[in-house]
Order: sequence, then C-alpha cells, then structure tokens
Amino acid sequence: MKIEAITVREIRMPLVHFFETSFGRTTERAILLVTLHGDGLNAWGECVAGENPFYSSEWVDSAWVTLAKFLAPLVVGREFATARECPPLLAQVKGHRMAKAAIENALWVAEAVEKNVPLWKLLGGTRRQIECGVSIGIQDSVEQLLEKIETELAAGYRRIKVKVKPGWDVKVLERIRGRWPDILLSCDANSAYRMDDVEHLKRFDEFGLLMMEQPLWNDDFFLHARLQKQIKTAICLDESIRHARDAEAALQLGACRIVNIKVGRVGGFSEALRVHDVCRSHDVPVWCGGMLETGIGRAHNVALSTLENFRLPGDVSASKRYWKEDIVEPEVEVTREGMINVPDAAGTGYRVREELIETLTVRKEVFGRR
Ligand code: OSB
Ligand code: MG
Repeated sequence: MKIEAITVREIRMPLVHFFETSFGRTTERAILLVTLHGDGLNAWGECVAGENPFYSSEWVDSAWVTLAKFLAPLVVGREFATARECPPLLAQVKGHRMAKAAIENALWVAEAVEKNVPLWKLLGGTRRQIECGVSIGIQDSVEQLLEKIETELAAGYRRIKVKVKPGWDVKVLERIRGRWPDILLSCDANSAYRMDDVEHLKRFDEFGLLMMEQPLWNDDFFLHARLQKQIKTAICLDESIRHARDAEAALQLGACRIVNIKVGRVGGFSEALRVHDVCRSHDVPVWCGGMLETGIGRAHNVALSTLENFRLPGDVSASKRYWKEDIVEPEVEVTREGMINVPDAAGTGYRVREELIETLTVRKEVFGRR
C-alpha cells in the first residue's frame, strides 16, 4: 500500500456497564482510531491506549502526540510491499507500542484486502472458530458480580475471569466457587499485590483457578518468578510482556506458565506473532487479551486468536457486552456455544461504519494529502 494520508481521530463511546479494575473505573471510553488512505482504500486501526496511564504508561493523549509528531510523518508518502516493513521503520521511536500498533495493524488489513485474503489467513491462523471468555470487573456488591457471572455462563461463555484487588479477592472467589465448583475460572489483579502478600496469594490455590493474571508489578518478571515457585496456581503475565524478548526472558525465568497476548501492548501484529511463536516453542499456551475495544480492534483480536497456540479462551467477547451500537457491521457476535465464527471475507470481514464514526468523533487531524 502507498500511504497517501493518515487520519488520526478520537471518538467517545459510553460503555453499556462500567468496567472496574484494581486501577480504577471506566464508564466512557475515549479511543483513538487511525485511518490509512491510499490505493483507493481506507484501512482502519485502533489504538488500545486507555483514558489514563494506569494500565501502562501509554494513554490517549500521549498516543495522539506520538502519532502526530513522529509516527504519521514516518509513514505518510511511503509505499509498503507488506505490513511487516512497518515495525523496522517505526523502531526509531522507543516504546509507544499501542500508538505504533494502530498504524501497523491497519496496514495488515490493507494488505489482506489488496491480496483478497482474510486477515486471519494472512496472519497464519488456522482456526475457523475461536473460544470466548469474559472479563468481569469489580462490582458494587458480590451479589451483583454473581448475577453477571450467571448471565455470561447462560450466554455460553467458556471461561470467567474476575478482577481482583486487596479486599475484593478471597471472599469473592469463595462465593463464586461455592456456587460454580467446576467452571473455568481465573482472576486478574492488574498489579495490585506485592511480595508481602505472598501468604495471602497462596490462599488463591484452594480455588482451582485456571490462572492468576499479573499479580505483581506491571514491569516485573523477576518477582513473579519467585512468586510462581511458591504458589500452585499458574501465573499469567499481561502487562509485563512488551515483546518477544520479554516473553523469552519470562519463560526462561519461570515467571509464568501462561501468556496473555494483546496486540496493542506488544506494538502490533508482527510482534504478537513473535510472542506467539516464543510461547509455542516453550509449549506455553497463550490467549488473546482485550482492552475494551470497539469492533475495529475486536475484529483484529478475532483474527489473531485463530493462530494455533491460542489454546485457551480469550477476553474477546461480543460487541453488545460493551456497546449499545458498535462501529462495525455485523457486530462481533458469540454463539450459544461461546464461540465466534471467524469471517471468511477478505480483510477483517467486518465493515467499518464510517458515517457513524464521524458522529462520534471529538477531534480529528489529517496528515498528508487526501
Ligand atoms: O488487564 O486484561 C486487562 C481492560 C482494560 C485494561 C486491562 C484489562 C482489561 C480487561 C478487559 O480485562 C478485557 C476486555 O473485555 O476487553
Ligand atoms: Mg490483564
């Protein structure tokens, strides 16, 4: 694709239900979208940075400035034979992986459309259906959480993940297990614990969890390796895996037994594929994480989840769990069996609703000439 211009925009979308983690509550998303214009097509990418730098250092405004000042100028006017040429070009900019991923992922979509193949095939995927789990935030009461779990299980979801933090953990897990002794259950702490909490974290072992996600520091694997030796529950790393080298280091250290791959967190599809391959070489399963994406990022997660080592249900779930109306058509839907049928059409297989996006846009800037 020859990139003639790039549009960077911010949209606002209220969540159907608030989403709360150990680092805070979100009621409305602010989301950056990137559109690459060229070869007569528009290719869309989503930046998964949050409204604040509480999950990782990137956030909407930092991504905006990085895209505007450095990343867009690097790619506007360039011709790409494949999307894989993008990361080396952007490598001069350190970090800012979510901002980079928005551009690179859009290029993968453009490549798929131009080659007339589905994105999942271009990525090397094989699965025609992907297994879905849900991530359920901290609620105002345990009763409210149990009700939510009941709804999601009835909808067919195959794994329940609950957010935990000190004061909302063991008692909550006890209640869940009391009611559902056998469901696939995991928890995600988003770095809410410290090594002083090891004795407390050992108590999680009695719940037969599939995994405990990112219990300690967001940028650590050394202490996670120590913790993993002291608990039976498999640790899954999310925040601290930034690229394939991190995955290799974490696995060699024994810092986790499962890895969550978020394509934005690792800087785009090329690196996500590398992380996938590193984990496969260690026989460590991966699953696809989510960042409360719109249908644009969600469609990318669907495609990525078709790779062979995505062996556990991910956090990729139906559009309607998040949005009253999604910005893709059809919306991402989940079957009664808790699966997403992966589209067969070229590109993502989900049409971007450009007119609707215009109405949600709060700021927009075009780089290059359209
Ligand atoms: O840690 O996986 C996480 C959402 C925002 C930031 C971090 C995380 C999450 C989720 C939600 O767990 C996953 C989703 O449903 O998109
Ligand atoms: Mg997580």
